[in-house]
Amino acid sequence: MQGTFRFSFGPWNIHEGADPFGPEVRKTIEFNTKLAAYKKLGFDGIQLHDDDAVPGMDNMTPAEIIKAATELKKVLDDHGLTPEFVAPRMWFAPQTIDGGYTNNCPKCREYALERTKRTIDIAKALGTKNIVLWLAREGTYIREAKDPVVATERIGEALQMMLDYDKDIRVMIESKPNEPMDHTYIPTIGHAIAMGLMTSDPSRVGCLIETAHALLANLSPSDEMGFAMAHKKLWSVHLNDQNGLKFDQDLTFGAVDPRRALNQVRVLDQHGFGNNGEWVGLDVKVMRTQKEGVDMRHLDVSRKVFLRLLEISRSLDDAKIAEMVGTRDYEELNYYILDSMLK
Ligand code: XLS
Ligand code: MG
Repeated sequence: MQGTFRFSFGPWNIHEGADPFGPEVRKTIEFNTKLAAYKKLGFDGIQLHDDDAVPGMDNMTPAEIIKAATELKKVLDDHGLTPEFVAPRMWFAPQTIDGGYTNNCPKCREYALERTKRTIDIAKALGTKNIVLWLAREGTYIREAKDPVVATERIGEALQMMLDYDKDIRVMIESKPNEPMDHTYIPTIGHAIAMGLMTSDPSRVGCLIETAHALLANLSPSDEMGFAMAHKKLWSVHLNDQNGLKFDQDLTFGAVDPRRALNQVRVLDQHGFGNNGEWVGLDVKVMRTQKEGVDMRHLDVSRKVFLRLLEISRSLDDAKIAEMVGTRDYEELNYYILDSMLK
């Protein structure tokens, strides 16, 4: 069963180029200008943080937030864009310095839960049932700071709260082992899937796999995808690339290791990813060195690389591969794959 591929990205994927060592190097591109670029780049889906959708939401009432999100829905419709998911940005506010759901301060945890309810309100107003949880600060810099049992239970309770708050939503956990924290509590996709078991409805808890996050855990992204697909839990992906174990680079898809990228495309395609409406998200960041005016190329290139790799994957002769697997001639298979990629 082949996959069906539609592409999405988030407004954060086009940015001003600031890094921890230097300021912004490009002018801000207005949100509406970004929206207008999606279709031209070949993308039909938009991913949003709650405050991408409703800026300033922490100073607004729930009714005001819903009104603003309803207005945004019309704008997205005008651009022909489908909102793929909404994610609470739980790593910016002063209340989330030490995490959201796992914060040691009860008032801060309360903030995290309330903020998450608003995220769900926004998703409902925009017409998507998908909530992504990238658990950025749910972890520690030193192990003694939090009790890992209590922290895990608190994440489970937050998930339960979300499922109870709105019976239609489903939650996709985006695991990542580190950064900004030294260690996070949901480092891999196995952990993410296990979290669903702490709720009364595991069928509404799935995952989003990001290439770079799997690599930061020193795992194979395509195997992580396979594991999640075998559990029927791969509901979205964030494809990008990563050059070894360092900070999360969000490089152009396939830029470091095209074969590793091929294997991600291949597992998605061979197991019908997208046939139930899943999107291919490209969570790629503009290089700081990129000049104004050409700072969306990484999205265009990532999508094109995906489609080129899809062509290569589909051109492979399955019978030939089965034969080489049958005779256990993996070196010949190695050459067959490399030769197909180098043509
Ligand atoms: C981080 C993520 C993040 C989520 C949504 O890698 O891309 O932005 O997808 O919170
Ligand atoms: Mg991501």
